[in-house]
Amino acid sequence: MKSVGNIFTKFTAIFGILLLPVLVFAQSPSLPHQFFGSVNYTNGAAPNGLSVEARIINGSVVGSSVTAGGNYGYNPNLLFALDNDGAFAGETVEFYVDGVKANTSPETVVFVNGNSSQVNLTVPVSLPTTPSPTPTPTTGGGGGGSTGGGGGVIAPTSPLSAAAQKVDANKDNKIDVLDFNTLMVNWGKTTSNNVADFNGDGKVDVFDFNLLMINWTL
Ligand SMILES: [Ca+2]
Ligand SMILES: [Ca+2]
Repeated sequence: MKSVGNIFTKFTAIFGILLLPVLVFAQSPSLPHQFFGSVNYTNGAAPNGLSVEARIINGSVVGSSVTAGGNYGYNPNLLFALDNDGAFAGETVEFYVDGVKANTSPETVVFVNGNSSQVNLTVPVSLPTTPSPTPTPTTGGGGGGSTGGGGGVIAPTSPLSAAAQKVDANKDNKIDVLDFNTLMVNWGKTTSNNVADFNGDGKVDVFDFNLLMINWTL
């Protein structure tokens, strides 16, 4: 009886090993691919509430989310591209923002079951600028300008305090989730002059996070 048991054990082991890959690859549905990242138009960050769709190259929508804070795919607006038929591995994924095909970074995005990828989106059009109060010249008739012409770069005045400017990683004069994202991307790095090393101590860590929080303006 013992030998029969051994044979059975071996048979099961060998058969199991042979069968395992078949089970894995034939599994249906397969794991989704999660995406997240920034959403920008040519003239600035996307406003909130725009639809973001992940489409497989044949055009079918496999996942969707909405923009929030210039991003998509972050909690609670997670974006999972689903692979219900287990057929998308290796396919190219395209992204559409409010129905317009976005350029992606990285340029080519391939569906990988079970992956989570940062894909930053740029919509190749400019948003209609909302009519804002036109900045009126503060001095009427201004004699002659502060610097003579000819290539003098006038430093733009920032509404931020000097301390806040240090944590404005993307220099858009707002301290918000985009700067936080930069901090996260660079977290733990010790490269010199890192954009997210707000306190300049050579490391991107919780002290930089604290500075960001102190100056948060959103
Ligand atoms: Ca900023
Ligand atoms: Ca630091």
